[in-house]
Amino acid sequence: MEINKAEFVTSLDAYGPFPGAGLPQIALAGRSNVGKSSLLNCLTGRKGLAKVSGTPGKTRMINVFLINGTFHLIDLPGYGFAKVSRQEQERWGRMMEDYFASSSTLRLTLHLVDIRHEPTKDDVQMNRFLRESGQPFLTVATKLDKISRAQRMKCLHQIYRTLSIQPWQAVAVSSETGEGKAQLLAEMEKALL
Ligand SMILES: Nc1nc2c(ncn2[C@@H]2O[C@H](COP(=O)(O)OP(=O)(O)OP(=O)(O)O)[C@@H](O)[C@H]2O)c(=O)[nH]1
Ligand SMILES: [Mg+2]
Repeated sequence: MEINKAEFVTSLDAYGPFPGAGLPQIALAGRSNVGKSSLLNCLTGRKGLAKVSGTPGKTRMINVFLINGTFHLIDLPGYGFAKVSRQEQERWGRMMEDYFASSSTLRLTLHLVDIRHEPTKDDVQMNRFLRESGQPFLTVATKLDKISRAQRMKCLHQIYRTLSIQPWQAVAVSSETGEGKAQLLAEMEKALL
């Protein structure tokens, strides 16, 4: 699959109806700062499409993008950002539960984790949430360019082990270099068939 058209549709502070809803969806979930917005820009080849920030917690809304006029990419707000209030955390939890309960056309969730670190408690919890909700998901190890080739297998194995996933349930990508992008797009295409 190639992405040749990407348009911002809307930002939602609670999941609900939006123009054009009903098409298949692929969602991006992961810790704040893990690289969700960067990946979206990399996949679509549009640098400024989703706001990237050095400050975690930038994306507090559910951002919807229309891709190739045929499916929606859903950039979900990040979790695990220590500096948010309990109230803000609860709001996040409700938003996610609502989203997964009501997005009947969701085909795949890309669960992003940072390749450099052992998945956090929050990552493990997100993984469990996806399993328990019965949603198809793919673990995407981000920031591949930040580790050496020699470290790759070790880092990936730590992710497989901590999340109890099989190697075929994960891909590694770099939004910086585009490495892994073709493999990820192929997985997305399969999910949309
Ligand atoms: N080197 C490198 N840096 C990356 C990569 N992906 C993201 N980053 C950097 O990581 C930081 C966070 O990226 P974002 O894409 O804004 O992360 P996010 O997951 O959307 O964060 P929130 O919106 O806060 O949830 C930015 O400084 C990016 O430039 C990558 O593949 N390689
Ligand atoms: Mg973001």
